[in-house]
Amino acid sequence: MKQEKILVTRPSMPAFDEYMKEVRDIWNSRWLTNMGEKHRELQASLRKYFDVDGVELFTNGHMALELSLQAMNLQGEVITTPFTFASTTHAIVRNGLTPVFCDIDPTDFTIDVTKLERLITDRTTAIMPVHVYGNVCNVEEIDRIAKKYGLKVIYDAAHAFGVRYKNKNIAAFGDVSCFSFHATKVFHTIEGGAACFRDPELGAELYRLKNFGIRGPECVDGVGANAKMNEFCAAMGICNLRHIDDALAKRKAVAERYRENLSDVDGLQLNPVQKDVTPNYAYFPILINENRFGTSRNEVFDALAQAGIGARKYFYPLTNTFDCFHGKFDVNATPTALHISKRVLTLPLYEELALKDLDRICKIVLECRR
Ligand code: T4K
Repeated sequence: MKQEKILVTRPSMPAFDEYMKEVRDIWNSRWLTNMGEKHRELQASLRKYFDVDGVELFTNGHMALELSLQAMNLQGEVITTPFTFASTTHAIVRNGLTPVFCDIDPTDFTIDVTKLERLITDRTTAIMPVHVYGNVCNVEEIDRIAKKYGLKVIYDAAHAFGVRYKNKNIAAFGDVSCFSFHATKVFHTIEGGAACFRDPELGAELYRLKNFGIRGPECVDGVGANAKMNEFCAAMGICNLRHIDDALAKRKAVAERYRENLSDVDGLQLNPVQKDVTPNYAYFPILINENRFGTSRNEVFDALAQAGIGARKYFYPLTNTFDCFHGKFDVNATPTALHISKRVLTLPLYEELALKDLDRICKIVLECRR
């Protein structure tokens, strides 16, 4: 019997009728975009969920990042990590800023705070750390360093929806925390994103920049973009937010089964269980140490692909090696990130992943052992 393909993720969907009920309102109102009722409702619900002073919604997580940097009117250098999706680095470069790459921690893959301070120069204006896979950065140390040098902190929290640290929502850290609500994320609005902030002036600037820089009917005093979330996307968010606790619980069960199957295997390193963190089980990355496992990451990737299983090399290649940067950055400045990017494989994880399929995935991985 032909097995169905299993991809790295599969979007969560509300019941069709539940979404249609929201769509019906949009149909009747003929208000489709430009901060309509659904937009306002989702914004208010998320402000509560994140427990932050301000939330601005965007077309996607990337525009939340890019416009947050623009709103802060930064110059010079921004310290970040290369073990991330293209978006993080591109948001910096597209603002005319220079990314300075800091290495990552070998256990949780977030910015290595022991290597951060030495990268600060008189041109440094901000730090953009990534809560990669939903793993929490060392927020206390980052805060200490940022305060000491007067730097802004913009968290790329694209993966971290629902994560809590010391019982506080992760959105509360930094000057801004930017989330992705892409279809592949724990919580999604089809495409979408949000920036969470405390400073109301920054919020006003974000609002203006996502709406072309328009301040009033006859005043355009900023060069903004068009990054408004439309009503259909906001409606999807309203539905998905109702079911977020259930979604997280289902993901937890899937992640726990992976742990049962793959813990204590020589040559496999799993994503860490972090102290004081309530995780969101966004991704299930494994690190494959070829010397001990006997097989390389690429061979395991191929074996899974042959069985119709779409694991992904999140995140390979490193952003500081991208062709578009023409060798501008020295990849040897981030040796741990380089090492990990060559060994990491992200296994399928989504709410409805059947445990029998998950067991089959693990069996294929374990059969690769030599
Ligand atoms: N910062 C970080 C750290 C990020 O990871 C991201 C995005 C961003 C910023 C920017 O946020 P957004 O602007 O995207 O909101 C995917 C996502 O498109 C991207 O949002 C995400 N990170 C990245 C890690 O993953 P791809 O190129 O891997 O997408 P794709 O099309 O290969 O989809 C992955 C899998 O999902 C496919 O195997 C099939 C499945 N899928 C995908 C879509 C779109 C579905 O089943 N249904 C779908 O509708 O980037």
